[in-house]
Amino acid sequence: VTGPVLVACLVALRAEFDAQYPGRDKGADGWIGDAAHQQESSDHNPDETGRTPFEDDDKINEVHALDIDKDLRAAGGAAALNADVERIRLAHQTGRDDRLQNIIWQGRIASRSWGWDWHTYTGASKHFDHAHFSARYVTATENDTSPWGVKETDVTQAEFNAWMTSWATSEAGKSALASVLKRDGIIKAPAGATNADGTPNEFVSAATVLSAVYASVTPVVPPAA
Ligand SMILES: [Ca+2]
Ligand SMILES: [Ca+2]
Ligand SMILES: [Ca+2]
Ligand SMILES: [Zn+2]
Repeated sequence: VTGPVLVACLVALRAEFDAQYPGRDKGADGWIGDAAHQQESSDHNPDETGRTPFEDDDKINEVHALDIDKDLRAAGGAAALNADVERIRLAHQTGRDDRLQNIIWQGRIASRSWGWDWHTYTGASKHFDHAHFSARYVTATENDTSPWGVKETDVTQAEFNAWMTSWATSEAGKSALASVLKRDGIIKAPAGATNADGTPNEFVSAATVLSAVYASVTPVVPPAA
């Protein structure tokens, strides 16, 4: 018996988290079980030498579980990992992936045993500091390292608002917003409006409208200081 090794599909999953979230906190990461795990049946135990919920038909001493720390980013809480967990769970529920046996996350467990809905998890650790992924004990899926779809797309509303606010006041943001205001094709033009070359101009820029408004009103002269 060689090893122990983490099954290849979960090595690939961990590599995807590493690649998508460089600098992520790995404090609650894990794969091979500690002494406590070895007292009970766990996918974190090496399958040829430890107690596991399933058996396979090879002699490779494999671990079939991976824990990923919730802190994929410094900010944003667990939202990013939650989005990845949901993406992976839904891929299994819709038959696009079949590599996992179960996922445990935030007091819930989803499993291929019952079609991947979330059920309440009654184990001791409620899994709020990490997500647990168990792989199947099937050679073909153990060795399947195709992409899992981990990606940094989930952004909280608060993060988005903060980013947009800082962008809008940056030089790049001001320049981009100014170019939008000057772009033709935003606001319906008055009937008969033309471009400088005489061709019809159905839609004008916000800057054109503002210029026309300014030209049509009598400026209020501020009182002398
Ligand atoms: Ca094995
Ligand atoms: Ca952490
Ligand atoms: Ca195996
Ligand atoms: Zn675990």
